[in-house]
Amino acid sequence: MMANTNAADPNSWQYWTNVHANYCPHRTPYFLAWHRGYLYYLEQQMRRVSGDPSLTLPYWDWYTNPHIPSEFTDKATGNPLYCPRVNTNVYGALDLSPFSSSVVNFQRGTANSFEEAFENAPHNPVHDIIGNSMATMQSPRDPIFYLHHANVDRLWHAWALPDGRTMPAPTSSYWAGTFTYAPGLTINKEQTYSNRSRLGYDYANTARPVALPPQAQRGRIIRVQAQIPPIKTRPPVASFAASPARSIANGRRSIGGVKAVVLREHSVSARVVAEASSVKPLQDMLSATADIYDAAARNLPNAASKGNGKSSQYKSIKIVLDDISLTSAGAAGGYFYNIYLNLPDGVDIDEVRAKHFIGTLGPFEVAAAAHHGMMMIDFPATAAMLKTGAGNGREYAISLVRVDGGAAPKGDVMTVGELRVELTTEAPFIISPSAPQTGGAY
Ligand SMILES: [Cu+2]
Repeated sequence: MMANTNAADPNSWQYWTNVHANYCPHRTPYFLAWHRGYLYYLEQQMRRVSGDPSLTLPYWDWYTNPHIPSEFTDKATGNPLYCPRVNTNVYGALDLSPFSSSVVNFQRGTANSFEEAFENAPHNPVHDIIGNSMATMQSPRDPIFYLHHANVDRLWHAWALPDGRTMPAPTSSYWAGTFTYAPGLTINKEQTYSNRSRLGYDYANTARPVALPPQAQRGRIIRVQAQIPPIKTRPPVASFAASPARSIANGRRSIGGVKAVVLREHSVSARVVAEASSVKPLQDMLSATADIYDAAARNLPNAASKGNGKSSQYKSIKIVLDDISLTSAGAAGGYFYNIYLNLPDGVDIDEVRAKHFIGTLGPFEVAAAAHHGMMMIDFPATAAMLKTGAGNGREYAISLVRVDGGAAPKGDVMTVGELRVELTTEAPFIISPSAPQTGGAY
């Protein structure tokens, strides 16, 4: 397939790379389901091309072995599985938090969403740390992409067992419609509800991960995030110039921000002072949202009726990174940042992650956002505001904590034109998560 250079031919490797570059959803609903159908069709194509109807895509279980399998790193001439990478070891990307007991909902947009948490980490950082093609939307050029995503698919299956957990039932309107991979190549969304009952394949190991590999532990029983050594200090606040509070668009107001944030190999915090007039609308929004969040976080029915009698001009708060540009070293990857809101000082960040974590930022996240038409990434922050109580004050510390692979660039990697805090009229949580499935159809 790699020898075939006609990208219009489904028998070529580039054809399937273009499928990803043209159609993949990231940071939007159906991230997991779209990629499941993608793997399914690639495997079918490989069976046709090879003439082997039992050919099976393997998975790479980075929780067990964070080193890329040696078949993919062997530089022997003509090895089609080899390509240059910044790192071949991803222990810095590993994170067990999507499997914590609080992650009870499936859908993106619900409180404690598995899909959202798992895409953020470890999925994105694996792309970032490996780097090169893997840090771009052309990531399937690197054959390790498919083994990474087969593992992502396996871990979704493991999370959802035994009954689909809180995924929308197959009859839900959530599964109406189709995914497109290429002109004439589509799948009914409902087919991607379960690999086992819909697509007829299964995994040898369907256990949820419970521990990180030894390289990522270093003397601790279970590290939540594989940073070595534990970071116990909030990164220093840099003196970025303030950007003015203002209306950004209809229903979006920046209540404060900073300009020209240059990211390098060091972790950094930005101090944002919100405009005084934001205090009341922010308080109104948080008080109208608190019990909706509590109900949604526990996947309770009738969450929509919560928040009765409270109204607010805005519905959610976001941390927005706008006008992002990568340097060439930054675009190649080998690193990423964990973003946190109001980290306390002097504690192990891993211990307080669940409360303060906002999302991950690296070249892959930037490439995915740029691909969807903007150099802007917005991170939902309503849940973190509620959990940390940050909304009680007007000063926010937004920390970008750098995590490096064994090889990582020094110096400037990324510039963020503006980092700001926005009140928006967009709903923060899906108010009525679809009813959990209860049958054995999964
Ligand atoms: Cu991916």
